[in-house]
Amino acid sequence: MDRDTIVALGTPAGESGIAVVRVSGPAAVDIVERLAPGTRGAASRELVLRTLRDAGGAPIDEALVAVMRAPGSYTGEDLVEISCHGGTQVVSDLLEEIMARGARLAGRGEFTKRAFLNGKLDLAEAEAVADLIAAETKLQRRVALEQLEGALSRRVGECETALLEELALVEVSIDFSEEEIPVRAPAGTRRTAREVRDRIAGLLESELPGAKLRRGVRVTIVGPRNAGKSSIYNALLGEERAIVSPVPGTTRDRLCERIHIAGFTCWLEDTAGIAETGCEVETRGIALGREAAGRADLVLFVIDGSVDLDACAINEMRRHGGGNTLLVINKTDLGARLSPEEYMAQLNVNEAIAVSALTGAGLEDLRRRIYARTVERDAGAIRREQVAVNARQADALREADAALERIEGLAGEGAPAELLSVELRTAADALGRITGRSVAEDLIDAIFSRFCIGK
Ligand SMILES: Nc1nc2c(ncn2[C@@H]2O[C@H](COP(=O)(O)OP(=O)(O)OP(=O)(O)O)[C@@H](O)[C@H]2O)c(=O)[nH]1
Ligand SMILES: [Mg+2]
Repeated sequence: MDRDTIVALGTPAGESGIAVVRVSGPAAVDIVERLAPGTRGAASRELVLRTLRDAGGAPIDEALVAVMRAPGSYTGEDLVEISCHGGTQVVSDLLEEIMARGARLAGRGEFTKRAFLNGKLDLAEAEAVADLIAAETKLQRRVALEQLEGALSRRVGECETALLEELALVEVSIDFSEEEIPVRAPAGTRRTAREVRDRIAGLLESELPGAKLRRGVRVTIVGPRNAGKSSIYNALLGEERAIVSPVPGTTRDRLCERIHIAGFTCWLEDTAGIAETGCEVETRGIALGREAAGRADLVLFVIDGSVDLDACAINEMRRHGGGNTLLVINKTDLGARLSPEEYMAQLNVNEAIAVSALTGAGLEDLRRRIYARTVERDAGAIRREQVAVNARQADALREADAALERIEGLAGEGAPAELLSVELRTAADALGRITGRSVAEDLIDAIFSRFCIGK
């Protein structure tokens, strides 16, 4: 265990009403006492108002200081939080004075890493701290908070306990196989494996929804020039972000803005209109649009329903393929050349919607369909499972599941208890990597390196 005392600014850098500087480690209380005499005597968690002074005794700031003594602190070590005025010079002078007295600047996530190493929270809970800080919708916040409060750890822990209990029974069978005591029947081990696999399957159902919840979904608007793509983009954003004009080829660059759909982040992109043009800038814009569409979870292919489709539009639609495309027939206030069904047949897509960006007709329905095509199922899975496992956790779950699958096969063939015990241990250890019971140091470092400094 690292015995250094660490310091970091816990609030964002820059001007603010208050900034919080945290100091954690064995020398935290002594260091702050020298800066702000009289803090040592304060009760744990009591807030005291002190003048902070530099080595020469000159005042740096007045601040509220809270001492939280080990082990009753976030990190499990002596931890001091100084709420000073949020000026950049105040903070840098304060950090300098604290470091001059023996603390070093904390690395990313080092406070939470110490909390984990001191048993204040397990690894799944620590990862939820990072998710909670990154949360920008209520759903992201809620899921992160539930995991921070142990929703995932509890479920994984129950599986782990079931496997360790089974392991104990199997090992007794190995040790006492020559004697007249009842041994664990392989069928029992098989039943346990089956039950735990069912629970793991439930957790794994939240993997893709969890990934979407963390990274967001991408919806890209493409289509022929002048079809009203930017008008629809602005309408979905609720602001005039893209320039709209009757001049074909108005949008030349790729625009990207963030909206929220049912608690998921949605990256909405507007792109340059498709046309055969000799213009190098436009050609580059079209290529960027195609690239964006290639990465999108949903492509909105917008056409002007009031004019005939040209060959260029038809070719472009074929290029995208119908799979993740929603055809948006715009300008229906001017009348439409074909019915949605006729367009769907002609362009080989399986869903179309008629709208008018000008009057707003159909836009609510468009929003609903974007929701249905991107996150509805994921929102349902997260509601059902109440957790959202991340990629690391899902890998561990899959490894445990593979071992349990082997047990099901082995136990059916009446395999030796020794083999069952090896696989049970493999599965339990894989689950232990989620909570951090069995985890290598480099993995711990990798996880906490994704945190921000000061947490
Ligand atoms: N009547 C009518 N006009 C519309 C509608 N939507 C857009 N327009 C008009 O169509 C023209 C082109 O709109 P934009 O949104 O700039 O079209 P775009 O597809 O982004 O065009 P490019 O960026 O050039 O590819 C503008 O004059 C809009 O006012 C609509 O639903 N009905
Ligand atoms: Mg445009």
